[in-house]
Amino acid sequence: MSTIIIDPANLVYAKPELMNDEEMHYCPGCSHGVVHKLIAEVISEMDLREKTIGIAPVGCAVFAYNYLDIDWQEAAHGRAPALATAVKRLLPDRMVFTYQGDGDLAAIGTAETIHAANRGENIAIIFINNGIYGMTGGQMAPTTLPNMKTSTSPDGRDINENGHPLKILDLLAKLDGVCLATRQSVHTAASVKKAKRMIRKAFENSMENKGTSIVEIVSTCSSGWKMTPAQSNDWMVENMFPAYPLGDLKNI
Ligand SMILES: Cc1ncc(C[n+]2csc(CCOP(=O)(O)OP(=O)(O)O)c2C)c(N)n1
Repeated sequence: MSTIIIDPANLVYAKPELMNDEEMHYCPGCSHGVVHKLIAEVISEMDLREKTIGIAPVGCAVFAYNYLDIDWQEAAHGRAPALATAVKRLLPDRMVFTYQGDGDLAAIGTAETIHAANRGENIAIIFINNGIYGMTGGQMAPTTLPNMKTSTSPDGRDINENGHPLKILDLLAKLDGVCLATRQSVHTAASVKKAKRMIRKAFENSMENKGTSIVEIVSTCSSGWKMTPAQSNDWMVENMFPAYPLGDLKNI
Protein backbone atom coordinates (compact mmCIF):
# COMPACT_ATOMS: atom_id res chain seq x y z
CA MET A 1 0.00 0.00 0.00
CA SER A 2 1.39 3.40 -0.90
CA THR A 3 1.44 6.26 1.56
CA ILE A 4 -0.50 9.38 0.64
CA ILE A 5 1.37 12.54 1.49
CA ILE A 6 -0.86 15.61 1.76
CA ASP A 7 0.70 18.86 0.70
CA PRO A 8 -0.68 21.50 3.13
CA ALA A 9 -0.89 23.92 0.20
CA ASN A 10 -3.49 21.67 -1.42
CA LEU A 11 -5.51 21.06 1.71
CA VAL A 12 -9.13 21.98 1.09
CA TYR A 13 -10.29 21.55 4.68
CA ALA A 14 -8.63 21.03 8.01
CA LYS A 15 -10.49 20.77 11.29
CA PRO A 16 -9.64 23.80 13.42
CA GLU A 17 -7.57 22.75 16.44
CA LEU A 18 -10.05 24.39 18.83
CA MET A 19 -12.97 22.27 17.60
CA ASN A 20 -13.28 19.01 19.46
CA ASP A 21 -14.79 15.68 18.37
CA GLU A 22 -18.20 16.26 19.94
CA GLU A 23 -20.93 15.40 17.44
CA MET A 24 -22.82 18.58 16.50
CA HIS A 25 -26.59 18.70 16.96
CA TYR A 26 -27.21 21.19 14.15
CA CYS A 27 -29.51 20.28 11.25
CA PRO A 28 -28.09 19.71 7.74
CA GLY A 29 -27.57 23.05 6.01
CA CYS A 30 -27.51 25.08 9.23
CA SER A 31 -25.15 28.07 9.24
CA HIS A 32 -24.18 27.74 12.92
CA GLY A 33 -21.52 25.05 12.32
CA VAL A 34 -19.75 27.09 9.63
CA VAL A 35 -19.63 30.16 11.87
CA HIS A 36 -18.34 28.06 14.79
CA LYS A 37 -15.51 26.89 12.54
CA LEU A 38 -14.61 30.45 11.54
CA ILE A 39 -14.54 31.58 15.16
CA ALA A 40 -12.29 28.63 16.08
CA GLU A 41 -9.93 29.40 13.19
CA VAL A 42 -9.70 33.11 13.98
CA ILE A 43 -9.01 32.52 17.68
CA SER A 44 -6.19 30.12 16.77
CA GLU A 45 -4.74 32.38 14.11
CA MET A 46 -4.73 35.32 16.55
CA ASP A 47 -3.24 33.05 19.23
CA LEU A 48 -6.05 34.05 21.61
CA ARG A 49 -7.12 30.72 23.07
CA GLU A 50 -5.99 31.59 26.58
CA LYS A 51 -7.39 35.11 26.32
CA THR A 52 -10.86 34.40 24.91
CA ILE A 53 -14.12 34.18 26.82
CA GLY A 54 -17.23 33.38 24.78
CA ILE A 55 -20.75 34.07 26.02
CA ALA A 56 -23.19 31.40 24.83
CA PRO A 57 -26.84 32.21 24.11
CA VAL A 58 -30.13 30.45 24.52
CA GLY A 59 -31.29 29.13 21.17
CA CYS A 60 -29.91 26.52 18.77
CA ALA A 61 -26.36 27.65 19.63
CA VAL A 62 -26.86 27.03 23.35
CA PHE A 63 -24.40 24.12 23.06
CA ALA A 64 -21.67 26.16 21.35
CA TYR A 65 -19.61 25.61 24.51
CA ASN A 66 -19.62 21.88 23.78
CA TYR A 67 -17.87 22.26 20.44
CA LEU A 68 -15.21 24.93 20.86
CA ASP A 69 -12.51 24.32 23.44
CA ILE A 70 -12.24 27.83 24.85
CA ASP A 71 -13.55 29.41 28.06
CA TRP A 72 -17.30 30.06 28.00
CA GLN A 73 -20.03 31.48 30.17
CA GLU A 74 -23.69 30.64 29.53
CA ALA A 75 -26.07 33.62 29.65
CA ALA A 76 -29.79 33.68 30.36
CA HIS A 77 -31.87 34.20 27.22
CA GLY A 78 -30.94 37.55 25.61
CA ARG A 79 -28.62 38.62 28.39
CA ALA A 80 -25.31 37.80 26.70
CA PRO A 81 -24.23 41.44 26.12
CA ALA A 82 -24.90 42.27 29.79
CA LEU A 83 -22.85 39.28 30.94
CA ALA A 84 -20.14 40.10 28.39
CA THR A 85 -20.04 43.63 29.82
CA ALA A 86 -19.28 42.30 33.28
CA VAL A 87 -16.67 39.80 32.07
CA LYS A 88 -14.84 42.31 29.90
CA ARG A 89 -14.86 45.01 32.59
CA LEU A 90 -13.47 42.58 35.17
CA LEU A 91 -10.91 41.13 32.75
CA PRO A 92 -10.12 43.94 30.30
CA ASP A 93 -7.19 42.12 28.69
CA ARG A 94 -9.46 39.33 27.42
CA MET A 95 -11.18 38.99 24.07
CA VAL A 96 -14.86 38.71 24.95
CA PHE A 97 -17.50 37.81 22.39
CA THR A 98 -21.16 36.90 22.46
CA TYR A 99 -22.74 34.47 20.03
CA GLN A 100 -26.47 35.10 19.57
CA GLY A 101 -29.45 34.28 17.37
CA ASP A 102 -31.99 36.86 16.24
CA GLY A 103 -34.56 35.80 18.83
CA ASP A 104 -31.93 36.05 21.55
CA LEU A 105 -30.39 39.34 20.35
CA ALA A 106 -33.28 41.19 18.71
CA ALA A 107 -36.31 40.02 20.72
CA ILE A 108 -35.81 39.11 24.38
CA GLY A 109 -32.35 40.74 24.48
CA THR A 110 -33.07 43.96 22.58
CA ALA A 111 -32.49 46.17 25.62
CA GLU A 112 -29.24 44.48 26.63
CA THR A 113 -27.94 44.63 23.07
CA ILE A 114 -28.74 48.31 22.49
CA HIS A 115 -27.44 49.49 25.86
CA ALA A 116 -24.19 47.48 25.69
CA ALA A 117 -23.54 48.88 22.20
CA ASN A 118 -24.49 52.38 23.29
CA ARG A 119 -22.06 52.15 26.19
CA GLY A 120 -19.42 51.05 23.70
CA GLU A 121 -18.54 47.93 25.64
CA ASN A 122 -15.34 46.45 24.21
CA ILE A 123 -16.98 43.23 23.10
CA ALA A 124 -17.62 41.46 19.81
CA ILE A 125 -21.14 40.31 19.04
CA ILE A 126 -21.62 37.51 16.52
CA PHE A 127 -25.26 37.68 15.45
CA ILE A 128 -26.83 34.77 13.56
CA ASN A 129 -29.93 36.10 11.76
CA ASN A 130 -31.98 33.22 10.36
CA GLY A 131 -35.26 35.14 10.53
CA ILE A 132 -36.89 32.67 12.90
CA TYR A 133 -36.79 31.06 16.33
CA GLY A 134 -35.01 27.88 15.28
CA MET A 135 -34.64 25.96 18.53
CA THR A 136 -38.20 26.21 19.76
CA GLY A 137 -39.99 25.18 16.57
CA GLY A 138 -39.80 27.93 13.98
CA GLN A 139 -41.86 30.70 15.56
CA MET A 140 -41.93 34.25 14.15
CA ALA A 141 -39.01 36.45 15.20
CA PRO A 142 -38.71 40.25 14.93
CA THR A 143 -36.53 39.58 11.88
CA THR A 144 -39.10 37.39 10.07
CA LEU A 145 -39.79 38.74 6.56
CA PRO A 146 -43.19 40.11 5.49
CA ASN A 147 -45.48 37.26 4.38
CA MET A 148 -42.97 34.66 5.57
CA LYS A 149 -44.69 31.60 6.99
CA THR A 150 -43.66 30.45 10.44
CA SER A 151 -45.29 28.17 12.99
CA THR A 152 -46.89 31.23 14.66
CA SER A 153 -47.70 33.01 11.39
CA PRO A 154 -48.99 30.13 9.24
CA ASP A 155 -50.52 32.59 6.74
CA GLY A 156 -47.33 34.63 6.65
CA ARG A 157 -46.16 37.63 8.71
CA ASP A 158 -48.74 40.39 8.49
CA ILE A 159 -46.84 43.66 8.83
CA ASN A 160 -50.00 45.52 9.91
CA GLU A 161 -50.38 43.20 12.86
CA ASN A 162 -46.76 42.21 13.59
CA GLY A 163 -44.71 45.15 12.36
CA HIS A 164 -41.84 45.23 9.92
CA PRO A 165 -38.69 43.10 10.04
CA LEU A 166 -36.40 44.63 12.64
CA LYS A 167 -33.13 45.71 11.04
CA ILE A 168 -31.35 45.93 14.34
CA LEU A 169 -27.88 46.18 12.80
CA ASP A 170 -28.94 49.44 11.14
CA LEU A 171 -30.03 50.80 14.53
CA LEU A 172 -26.85 49.64 16.24
CA ALA A 173 -24.61 51.14 13.53
CA LYS A 174 -25.90 54.60 14.44
CA LEU A 175 -24.73 54.35 18.05
CA ASP A 176 -21.51 56.17 18.94
CA GLY A 177 -20.26 53.20 20.97
CA VAL A 178 -20.19 50.96 17.90
CA CYS A 179 -16.96 50.73 15.89
CA LEU A 180 -17.94 47.88 13.55
CA ALA A 181 -21.35 46.91 12.19
CA THR A 182 -21.16 44.54 9.27
CA ARG A 183 -23.56 42.09 7.63
CA GLN A 184 -22.12 38.94 6.09
CA SER A 185 -23.16 35.41 5.04
CA VAL A 186 -21.54 31.98 4.79
CA HIS A 187 -23.31 30.39 1.80
CA THR A 188 -20.40 30.46 -0.69
CA ALA A 189 -16.63 30.03 -0.39
CA ALA A 190 -16.13 33.75 -1.10
CA SER A 191 -18.69 34.80 1.51
CA VAL A 192 -17.12 32.50 4.11
CA LYS A 193 -13.75 34.18 3.54
CA LYS A 194 -15.26 37.66 3.90
CA ALA A 195 -17.20 36.69 7.03
CA LYS A 196 -13.99 35.33 8.53
CA ARG A 197 -12.16 38.61 7.85
CA MET A 198 -14.89 40.55 9.63
CA ILE A 199 -14.96 38.18 12.63
CA ARG A 200 -11.23 38.73 12.92
CA LYS A 201 -11.68 42.50 12.77
CA ALA A 202 -14.32 42.30 15.53
CA PHE A 203 -11.99 40.23 17.73
CA GLU A 204 -9.13 42.68 17.08
CA ASN A 205 -11.41 45.55 18.11
CA SER A 206 -12.23 43.80 21.38
CA MET A 207 -8.52 43.30 22.11
CA GLU A 208 -7.76 46.93 21.24
CA ASN A 209 -10.72 48.20 23.33
CA LYS A 210 -12.14 50.14 20.39
CA GLY A 211 -15.82 49.75 21.30
CA THR A 212 -18.59 47.36 20.33
CA SER A 213 -18.36 45.30 17.12
CA ILE A 214 -21.34 43.49 15.63
CA VAL A 215 -20.96 40.90 12.87
CA GLU A 216 -24.37 39.85 11.60
CA ILE A 217 -24.40 36.64 9.58
CA VAL A 218 -27.54 36.30 7.44
CA SER A 219 -28.23 32.61 7.84
CA THR A 220 -30.48 29.74 6.85
CA CYS A 221 -32.72 27.52 8.98
CA SER A 222 -33.74 24.63 6.72
CA SER A 223 -35.79 22.95 9.46
CA GLY A 224 -37.63 26.11 10.51
CA TRP A 225 -38.10 27.24 6.92
CA LYS A 226 -39.21 23.70 5.89
CA MET A 227 -36.82 23.57 2.94
CA THR A 228 -33.85 21.48 1.85
CA PRO A 229 -30.43 23.01 2.55
CA ALA A 230 -30.00 23.91 -1.14
CA GLN A 231 -33.48 25.49 -1.33
CA SER A 232 -32.73 27.43 1.85
CA ASN A 233 -29.60 28.98 0.35
CA ASP A 234 -31.51 30.05 -2.78
CA TRP A 235 -34.39 31.38 -0.69
CA MET A 236 -31.98 33.33 1.50
CA VAL A 237 -30.33 34.95 -1.53
CA GLU A 238 -33.70 35.82 -3.13
CA ASN A 239 -35.56 36.96 -0.01
CA MET A 240 -33.27 37.65 2.96
CA PHE A 241 -30.52 39.56 1.13
CA PRO A 242 -32.85 42.27 -0.28
CA ALA A 243 -34.17 42.88 3.26
CA TYR A 244 -30.77 42.49 4.92
CA PRO A 245 -28.19 43.71 2.37
CA LEU A 246 -24.66 42.44 2.91
CA GLY A 247 -21.76 44.79 3.55
CA ASP A 248 -20.28 47.15 6.12
CA LEU A 249 -22.61 49.67 7.72
CA LYS A 250 -19.78 51.01 9.88
CA ASN A 251 -16.09 50.12 10.12
CA ILE A 252 -13.90 52.61 11.92
C1 LIG B 1 -36.77 33.49 29.33
C2 LIG B 1 -36.97 32.52 28.21
N1 LIG B 1 -37.96 32.73 27.31
C3 LIG B 1 -38.13 31.88 26.27
C4 LIG B 1 -37.33 30.79 26.14
C5 LIG B 1 -37.57 29.85 24.99
N2 LIG B 1 -36.62 29.96 23.92
C6 LIG B 1 -35.53 29.17 23.88
S1 LIG B 1 -34.65 29.37 22.47
C7 LIG B 1 -35.74 30.52 21.90
C8 LIG B 1 -35.58 31.16 20.54
C9 LIG B 1 -34.18 31.24 20.05
O1 LIG B 1 -34.18 31.75 18.76
P1 LIG B 1 -32.92 32.46 18.16
O2 LIG B 1 -32.28 33.33 19.16
O3 LIG B 1 -33.34 33.12 16.89
O4 LIG B 1 -31.87 31.29 17.88
P2 LIG B 1 -31.93 30.03 16.89
O5 LIG B 1 -32.50 28.92 17.72
O6 LIG B 1 -32.79 30.40 15.71
O7 LIG B 1 -30.51 29.82 16.51
C10 LIG B 1 -36.77 30.74 22.81
C11 LIG B 1 -37.90 31.68 22.60
C12 LIG B 1 -36.31 30.58 27.10
N3 LIG B 1 -35.48 29.53 27.02
N4 LIG B 1 -36.16 31.46 28.11
